Amino acid sequence: MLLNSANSDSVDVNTSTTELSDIDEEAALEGVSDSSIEGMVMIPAGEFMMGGEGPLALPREYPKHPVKVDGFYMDTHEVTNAEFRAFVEATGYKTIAERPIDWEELKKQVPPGTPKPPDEMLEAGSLVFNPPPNVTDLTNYFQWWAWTKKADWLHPDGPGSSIEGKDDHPVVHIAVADAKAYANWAGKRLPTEAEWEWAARGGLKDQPYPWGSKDVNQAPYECNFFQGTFPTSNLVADGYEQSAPVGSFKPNGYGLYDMAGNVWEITSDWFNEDYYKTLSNSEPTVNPQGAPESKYSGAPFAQQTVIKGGSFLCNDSYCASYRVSAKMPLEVDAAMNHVGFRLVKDISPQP
Ligand SMILES: [Ca+2]
Ligand SMILES: [Ca+2]
Repeated sequence: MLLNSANSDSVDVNTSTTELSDIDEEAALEGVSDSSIEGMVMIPAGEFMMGGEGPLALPREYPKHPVKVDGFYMDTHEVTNAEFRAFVEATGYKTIAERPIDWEELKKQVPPGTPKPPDEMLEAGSLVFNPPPNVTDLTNYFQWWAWTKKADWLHPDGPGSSIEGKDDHPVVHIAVADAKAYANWAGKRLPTEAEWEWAARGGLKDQPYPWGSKDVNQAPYECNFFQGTFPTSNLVADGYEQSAPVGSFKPNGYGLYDMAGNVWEITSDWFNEDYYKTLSNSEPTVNPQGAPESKYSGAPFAQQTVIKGGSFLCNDSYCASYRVSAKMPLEVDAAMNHVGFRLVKDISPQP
């Protein structure tokens, strides 16, 4: 079944020609104008076991559970700086990282009674990777994430940096609201985590990586990640210290690039460390939309979204999130210089 009748409201449909009967890929493609799925591939419907693959999987990735998803279109690559610029030029949109912080919103995300920070702490900014020379405790990520004023998608490393010459790199410092705003403009939507993970698997069964089971550390490299000792010594053996132009590494079986590494990708699901425990382990959950609310013991007051795929900062010694089942929480208002997104679009039924 290629058609998703539950979600027909977001697609521009050319209704004139296609017969509903005998639907196939070609017919489904006629359901949307050519330009609206430019740069996307069709991901087939299917059923799979979602969750923890391989010895590096974390408790949050369990239990594995059966999931069924309808087919959909997905961007072949992460949204690029050039694509995001077109959106900003068309709409005048300002990203979350470019706006001063709203204390009324922020205080909902921190323990009750937290005093208001001084005004200069509420100026626009974002989180930039900036490790000290030595790190002994890998559990405290505040050591290498620096709140940086005026860091945003146009200035990924903060003031003085730019995206000149990086039109084909993934846009970064994107918060959830930014990705949704772009999606509305583009007539697309964020993928659910299940859609994202199903697509990342690229047609393979029970494999830890989009390319199968080959060790990520074995050259030639399959993705842009962090070689060396995280976070202090990046050997850059894969050629990219930070983001790479999208599509610099081989695609997976569905023709999707950078589903492992390069930049993290925002999904539409709340991050809830107990969500998989609430799902059936025998009957497939159909098109799961994620938990009804966020739950993350590491930051109990913050609303957290699932991000997938890892980034240029992932390494086996730390999060190893280039695995298809890996997931991390991202605070909804947070932006970082290794988080971006890609979008999906429903395959619309014919009226
Ligand atoms: Ca790299
Ligand atoms: Ca990615």
